[in-house]
Amino acid sequence: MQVSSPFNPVSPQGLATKSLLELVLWLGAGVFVIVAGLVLVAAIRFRARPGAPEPPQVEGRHQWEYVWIAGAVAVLIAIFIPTVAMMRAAAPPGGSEDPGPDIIIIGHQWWWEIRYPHGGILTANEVHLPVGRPMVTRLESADVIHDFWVPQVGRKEDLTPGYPTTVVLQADRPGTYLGACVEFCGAGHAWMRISVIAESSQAFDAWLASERQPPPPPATPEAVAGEKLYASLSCDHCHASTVAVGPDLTHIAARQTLAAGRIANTPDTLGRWLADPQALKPGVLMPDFRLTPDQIRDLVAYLETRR
Ligand code: HEC
Ligand SMILES: [Cu+2]
Repeated sequence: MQVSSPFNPVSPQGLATKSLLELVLWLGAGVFVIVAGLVLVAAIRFRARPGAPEPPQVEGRHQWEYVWIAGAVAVLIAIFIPTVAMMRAAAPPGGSEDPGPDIIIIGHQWWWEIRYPHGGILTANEVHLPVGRPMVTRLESADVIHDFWVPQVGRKEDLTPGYPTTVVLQADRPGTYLGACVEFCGAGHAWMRISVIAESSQAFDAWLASERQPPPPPATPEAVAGEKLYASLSCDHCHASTVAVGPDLTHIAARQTLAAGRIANTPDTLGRWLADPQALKPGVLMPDFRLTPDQIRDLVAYLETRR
């Protein structure tokens, strides 16, 4: 796993963000050195000495005011021009024939719904990208303001209810890039992680194809019992694609993590999640069903068939 930092970008959009960030940091450092240096010089050179008379009281110097203003304006211009260039580099390509977004990411308290509208695919918390291909991505919110940021992949962007925005997601190197919601959105905010999985074109197409397939029917007695239990406990009141109060579970076993990056996805952790979701993610909007160990075993067996 690579360090998730904007200084280690894997896309042209990320590179543009990094250049701008470095410029602003260097300019800020320069301003700091000048201001702190002048304060230090003044404090030492004009310090009160024993017996010295009160120095002349100067109230402002107009010539120097002009220099300050010109300096501040120059710094702002030096930031403004590359900012506009960076925004253009990170913006989706305009065009009259808009095929719609490749990906739609919808923030929920506290997980990410992910849709691939052209392929009719619905998943959660893990965005798959084909290496090197810019993917136009629409960001929406289902409830409160969230903020999407995967630092190596590109700029951060708010998800504001009622105001969808569009960004381009791209990764030129295969790998898994970590991100998170970076706008406080309630109790579960710290565990609202997201990852971008960049893979070869073939691997991406294979993933799309397997997500499009319905999972195989449960075969073992436990898995069959689990399927019945899943229906009788009305899990799909929240998890069905039409409701999306919780993540779609059609291919849950194919995902690497549970509960928006809270924990690796294994049969064991899946059982722990079902036994007590609150223990793993305090505040989570999934109730504790007070399931017996047998019920948990059956539900896990059933959910593990869904890949
Ligand atoms: C009241 C709504 C609700 C009901 C009912 C519900 N869940 Fe959930 N479930 C959620 C929410 C919300 C999450 C997402 C939690 C998060 O990451 O913040 C979730 C997450 C999960 C996850 C982890 C999915 C992932 O991709 O991270 C599993 C597995 C799960 N639920 C299984 C079940 C099962 C099995 C049932 C039925 C026994 C059930 N849920 C009933 C709301 C619900
Ligand atoms: Cu948040």
